[in-house]
Amino acid sequence: MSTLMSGARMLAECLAREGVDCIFGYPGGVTLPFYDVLYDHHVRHVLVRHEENAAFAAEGYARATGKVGVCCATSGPGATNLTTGLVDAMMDSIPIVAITGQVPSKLIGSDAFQEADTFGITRPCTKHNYLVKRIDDLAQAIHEAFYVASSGRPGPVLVDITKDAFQGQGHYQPVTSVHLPGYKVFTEGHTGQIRRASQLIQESERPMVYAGGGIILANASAELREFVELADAPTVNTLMGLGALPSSHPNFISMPGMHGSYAANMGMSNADLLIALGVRFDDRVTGRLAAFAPHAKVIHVDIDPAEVGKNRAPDVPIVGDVKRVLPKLNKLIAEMPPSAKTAAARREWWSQMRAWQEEHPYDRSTSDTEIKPQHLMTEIDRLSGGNAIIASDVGQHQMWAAQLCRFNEPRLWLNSGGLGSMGFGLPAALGAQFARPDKLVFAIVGDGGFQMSVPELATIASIGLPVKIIVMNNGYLGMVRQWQTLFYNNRLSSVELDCFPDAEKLAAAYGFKGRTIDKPWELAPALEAAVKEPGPYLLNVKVSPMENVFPMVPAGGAINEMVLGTPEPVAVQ
Ligand SMILES: Cc1ncc(C[n+]2csc(CCOP(=O)(O)OP(=O)(O)O)c2C)c(N)n1
Repeated sequence: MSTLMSGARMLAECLAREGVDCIFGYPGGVTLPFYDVLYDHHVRHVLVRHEENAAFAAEGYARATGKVGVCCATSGPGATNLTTGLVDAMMDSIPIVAITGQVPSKLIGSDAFQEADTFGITRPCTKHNYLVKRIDDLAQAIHEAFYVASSGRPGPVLVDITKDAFQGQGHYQPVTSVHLPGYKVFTEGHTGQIRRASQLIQESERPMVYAGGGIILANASAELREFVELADAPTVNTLMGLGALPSSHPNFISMPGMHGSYAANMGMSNADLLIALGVRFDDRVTGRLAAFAPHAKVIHVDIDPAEVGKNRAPDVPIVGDVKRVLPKLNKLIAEMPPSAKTAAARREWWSQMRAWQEEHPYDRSTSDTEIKPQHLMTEIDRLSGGNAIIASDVGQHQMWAAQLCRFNEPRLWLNSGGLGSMGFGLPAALGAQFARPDKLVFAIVGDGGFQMSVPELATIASIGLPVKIIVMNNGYLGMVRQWQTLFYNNRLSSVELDCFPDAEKLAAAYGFKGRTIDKPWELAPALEAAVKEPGPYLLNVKVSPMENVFPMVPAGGAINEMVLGTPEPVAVQ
């Protein structure tokens, strides 16, 4: 049975039917009819303070839950402000649906007030997008948007709706199933290739599992765990995949790549078989591609056919959902144990891996006089116990957090891996805490990125979200400063952040608690107090300014050519 209603109400009903409980957004002229419906609708709207943060918060919500996150903006500047978040979601394959308002259909193309070609602008930033000019197309577009965003390789979908479509009256016929000719998702994997993969795995003497964000997106952590135990393979989780295999698991080596561990990068470089699961051979992982894993055959499992063979031609390509493919592989390798010779070689491989781990562990050094960034992350990790949600911004703090914090479940580590968008961490933490009120949520941000997200302190305060905002304050755009120090002869150009607000006063201005610390002995008690606080907390931690993140693979280098530390500290002029 269909009911007559306005387009704006139809949108709200469609969202409710999709199970949406929250929209992160910002209103404006053309979305007024929708906001009028939201006035007394049970779908909750969270008023963020900048549209970019609506997209980041929707991503935080989606990354922490696996559900589709929803954001909303008005036409013109509202929609253009969303675009960084859309690209971010695109790069990290995060399922979000963005609703934007558009000028009335008869004004499109007339340079009307707040008109922008949102459809055109967002075409390359989305998995798919729609321009809805007729109310009769609205429900179909919304339900399709949710299906496309969450199926196959997830991603952002935008629906741009004209004001007249919002205002018109139409019949809502709930759409229960979606068929999109030309949009095919291959989930099962090719049986013959899966069999070939299982043989390669059981013949391999130096296997290495290279598991990424695809495992988390597919909710395939349990299947991965079974796989690495059956194959008894050392396993790295990429920056996007941290938590896919628990950090506490004995097979977990750590993160590979530019700031990955010595053992992870040496393992990848010496493996005879790389089992790549839900990864995209990102340049930050591979370093110089031609020199990447030179001795390894490659099995690549990915749901997106475009990723398989994009950067590295696999010996065994498997297009499918890791959640469906891994159980099939598990069954086959369980039936086919490796030979005694291979098993002996594997034991040697494991002792080599353990030796690399012991030779060069991550730096966790502390100082008696100043708070080292590594000390900060170690203390946050102690309080998290591998169970807190940690949303990070972009920069040195992100790399130290990724190295030094444990993640014993998927969906705990939220970061802008592909796009590397500063300003992501705080709004992502907001979205995650909204979705997971039961969880301890840290936002770890630099003093640069924090100042890009300050407006969201108001959102956090107004909802009373108990996010623990930890600013790793080194007085610099630290990661850029590190590159200038190491590769530009220490000519520090426009990287000094010489003005930072008083954290206590800033937090107080928004009605919650804050504090600045700079002594190592203050760190543990200050973090504990922040965690105990029932509401939000802003802790500004002044850390040693010139610390660099190591290991580091210089741009263009092979990943076994890591710089393990600065030979001599370089003095600032
Ligand atoms: C929006 C955006 N602008 C610029 C950059 C380039 N960038 C990468 S890291 C970085 C420095 C970040 O400084 P800060 O937030 O203080 O963190 P830190 O590196 O000191 O931990 C910059 C400018 C970026 N990633 N995103």
